[in-house]
Amino acid sequence: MKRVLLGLAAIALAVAVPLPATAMQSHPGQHGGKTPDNLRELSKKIKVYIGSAVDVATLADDAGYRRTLNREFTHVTGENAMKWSEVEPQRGQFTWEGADAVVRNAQRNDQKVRGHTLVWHNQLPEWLTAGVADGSIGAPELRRILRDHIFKEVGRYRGKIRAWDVVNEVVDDDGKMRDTIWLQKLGPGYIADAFRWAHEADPHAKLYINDYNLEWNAAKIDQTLNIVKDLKAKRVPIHGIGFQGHLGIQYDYPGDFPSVMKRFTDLGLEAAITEADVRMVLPVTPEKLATQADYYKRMLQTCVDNRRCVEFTVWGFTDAHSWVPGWFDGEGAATIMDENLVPKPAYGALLSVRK
Ligand code: 9MR
Repeated sequence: MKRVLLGLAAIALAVAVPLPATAMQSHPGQHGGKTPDNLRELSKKIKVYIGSAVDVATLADDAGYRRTLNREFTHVTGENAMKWSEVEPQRGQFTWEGADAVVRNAQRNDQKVRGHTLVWHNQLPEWLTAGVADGSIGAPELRRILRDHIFKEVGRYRGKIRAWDVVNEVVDDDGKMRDTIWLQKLGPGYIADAFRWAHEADPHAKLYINDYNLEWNAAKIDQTLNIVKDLKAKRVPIHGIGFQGHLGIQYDYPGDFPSVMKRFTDLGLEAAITEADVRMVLPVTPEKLATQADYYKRMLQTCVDNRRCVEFTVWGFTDAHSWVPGWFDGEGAATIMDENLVPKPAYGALLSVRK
């Protein structure tokens, strides 16, 4: 009797005094257990790596950033540190310091690493693009240069990188093979070559094809599926599909994303969401933050619900370090914490995701 009365009182209280969202989420028993204290705990619970892009300069200089990164995340990606222009700015002169720092910090903090990225059309060193443009680097030499690059970089981190973005953004928004120096000079076979070389250099790394707008762009999805099928038919070692996950709340949420992911994982690939962020037109309002939280949550839930999706990585975890304001006029606030590392609603929404 007493228990019944107490129960009724508790219900009455719950109706009369709505608890703050955080208190409700930590109520034991809801969603089958206590809400995790942080993303690292969540990662263990849902068995999906939760990663972030890392800015190496900030990693070195900012203790708060470093502490948060290492407390919250079980996976990291160098935001720029492993790109070709960063690791070989002058031909034959290698600058691995940034990439090494990301890997070293990850190893010390029990984080896996995504290598990003081996073959892309952006952030190529000037010596390479200029040499191709003026004809001093011809096709056979370009192919050798690409091969060497892949062997050097993948070889250097052999055994230390869980997954490599071998090719990045190789399909354009119309679903055609992107018109890059690689396609122009080497033909479409450069993709298979890149995967084979990367596999030879590190046979245990998972090798990915990675792209943006792949959550919803039908032409891009179809073409990317064709590439994967073709590679698999040729027994090329490709293991994963990376959905970058750059969304904006001014666009509808891509509701087909779960079925799109399934079309790829049905081919036997593992999947990852590799660069998630959700931008908004400024100024920030509570309504916009709530929508952003919902988008983040749905992305992570899509990964959790697909048993082949193993990693959810955000493209930076604080609005103090995000590519968005520099690229989209009047937009920003795309990450899960504000400039002072205070969690936004999106952070709490991620913590509430369950298997
Ligand atoms: O976040 C990266 C930014 O700091 C660089 O200036 C930019 C240069 O191209 O690349 C950004 O990262 C991109 C990633 O490497 C590939 N997918 C799109 C990302 C956002 O542009």
